[in-house]
Amino acid sequence: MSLEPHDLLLVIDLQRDFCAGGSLAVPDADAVIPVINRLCQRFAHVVVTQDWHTAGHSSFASSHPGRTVYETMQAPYGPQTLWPDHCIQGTRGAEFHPDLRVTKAELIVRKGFHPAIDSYSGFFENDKSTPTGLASYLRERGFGRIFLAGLAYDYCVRFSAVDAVRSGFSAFVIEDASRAINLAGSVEATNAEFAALGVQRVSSSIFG
Ligand code: VGL
Ligand code: ZN
Repeated sequence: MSLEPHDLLLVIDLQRDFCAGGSLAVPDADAVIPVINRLCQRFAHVVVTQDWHTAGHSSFASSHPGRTVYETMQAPYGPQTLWPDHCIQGTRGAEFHPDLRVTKAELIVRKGFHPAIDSYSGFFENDKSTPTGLASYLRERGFGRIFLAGLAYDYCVRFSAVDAVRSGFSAFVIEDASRAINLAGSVEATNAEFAALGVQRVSSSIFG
């Protein structure tokens, strides 16, 4: 596939807490770093997201006495998985992985900073109505095709790809540049949703 001037690489949440040794480590996460570093050289435009929670965030199991991690609870906006504390603003775990070479990133989108709402997607928070501003930014800059990479395939990459399509972009998930958490069938659900909405799954090898 040849890249066009208005193609964009969107790198999702490549942060220490999601990588080896982190508080919410995604299996084999570190393997995507060399793949993403190569992709960053191929794409003319790169945007990254950064999970950026307040301390005591409502998505943390520790904020709900009696609840445990990976349990689902009912939030005002719908079901919410409860996570270990992760990516707290200003902490080491919230930093980008030190081997990630995203110097050329043109925008860093922070998300998950409203204490009462989680945000998997780089476009809309989990209430599906609070925008981050990313869709307007990409539209105003004239981007058309969004290629997604990063963590986690079945959470933040999934929600971002789905919202990209719903916002009028075409979305491609680069599978070998992403890794999944895989909770309760979340990978199968992700693949089914991608197929239903027209999110395409591709390999980084298509860029040559
Ligand atoms: C993520 C769970 C909680 C992700 C972020 O980046 O996929 N997952 N916060
Ligand atoms: Zn988070």
